[in-house]
Amino acid sequence: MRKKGTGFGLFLLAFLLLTSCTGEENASEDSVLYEDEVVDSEDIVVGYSQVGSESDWRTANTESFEQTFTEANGYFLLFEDAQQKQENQLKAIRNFILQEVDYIILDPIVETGWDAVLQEAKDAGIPVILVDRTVKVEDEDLYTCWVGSDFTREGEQAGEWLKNYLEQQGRSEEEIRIVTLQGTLDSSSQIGRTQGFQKVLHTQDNWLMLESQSGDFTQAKGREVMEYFLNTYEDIDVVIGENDNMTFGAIDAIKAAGKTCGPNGDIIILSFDAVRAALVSMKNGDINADFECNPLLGPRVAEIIEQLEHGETVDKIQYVEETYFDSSMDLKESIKERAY
Ligand code: GZL
Ligand code: ZN
Repeated sequence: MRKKGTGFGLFLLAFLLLTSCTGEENASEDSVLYEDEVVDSEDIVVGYSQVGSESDWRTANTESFEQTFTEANGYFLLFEDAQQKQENQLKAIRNFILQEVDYIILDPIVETGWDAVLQEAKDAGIPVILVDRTVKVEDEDLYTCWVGSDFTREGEQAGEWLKNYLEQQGRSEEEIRIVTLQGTLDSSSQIGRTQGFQKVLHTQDNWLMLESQSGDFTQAKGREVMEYFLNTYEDIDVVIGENDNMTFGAIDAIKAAGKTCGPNGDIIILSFDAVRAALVSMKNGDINADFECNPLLGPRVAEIIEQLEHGETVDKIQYVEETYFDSSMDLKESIKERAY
């Protein structure tokens, strides 16, 4: 907390008076109460506004921050799960500003609608670090930096993989009928993956994108949308799932319809995230290829805060390393050592 602002300072004073008369033994003069937890006054207080808990990827991402921003590491983490609603993130950020946190970390569910609240954080002198998804704002100075994945690259990689795969299968002349389960519309991951894949789609005149619909990155919605696709289109050759949980839902729907998928099935399945459960599904023959999106961003953000604490400038845009997996690979090792 080390903020010497009035709001928090008063809070500190009130707390000390309170504890001195009640003689609470565990508060010393350099500790303060934060949401009824005693916080060491030297701790760096971080407010993290998380999208929600919609997917395996999201769970791993949350765990990465909870395991990094611990008291033992010199932090106090205020964590808010927005249940996939932007208004909850706006409320959380304003709450962090009121509490005079030292840093705000934001994973913005969608790219737009952040200018006002980020200006309030800037006016309060609180640096904002964007993680995973990003924002579209008038003034890029409204946030210190962004760290995450190159979603467009992920989408392009999926397109290139499919092109090579179809060539190997001798299907480069055949009409290829594709459907896409998109992520949360206007989220950077959805925009990037869709645009990246489209770059390759537009070079293949025998590929036909029948329809794209959002499954909001959840398994339930992914299944629903896939059922609609199966009822609407006689012959589907490829399903693009913009995250693994929607892909799991799509696979359930495909099997329920009496069809098969994966390298030995009727329908080719491409997915994103490459969480452990998806690699197991690939090993079981249901997924052809999966393009990794690394959720373990906690340590990267701690490094950035460390640099900022020492007055260093940090790169505005910081990509994380990622790879991909496909059914031709030996997945045993990857599944065993997978951190998420
Ligand atoms: C991607 C992240 C997406 C994941 C989904 O970085 O924003 O959100 O791909 C998650 O699993 O819901
Ligand atoms: Zn401490």
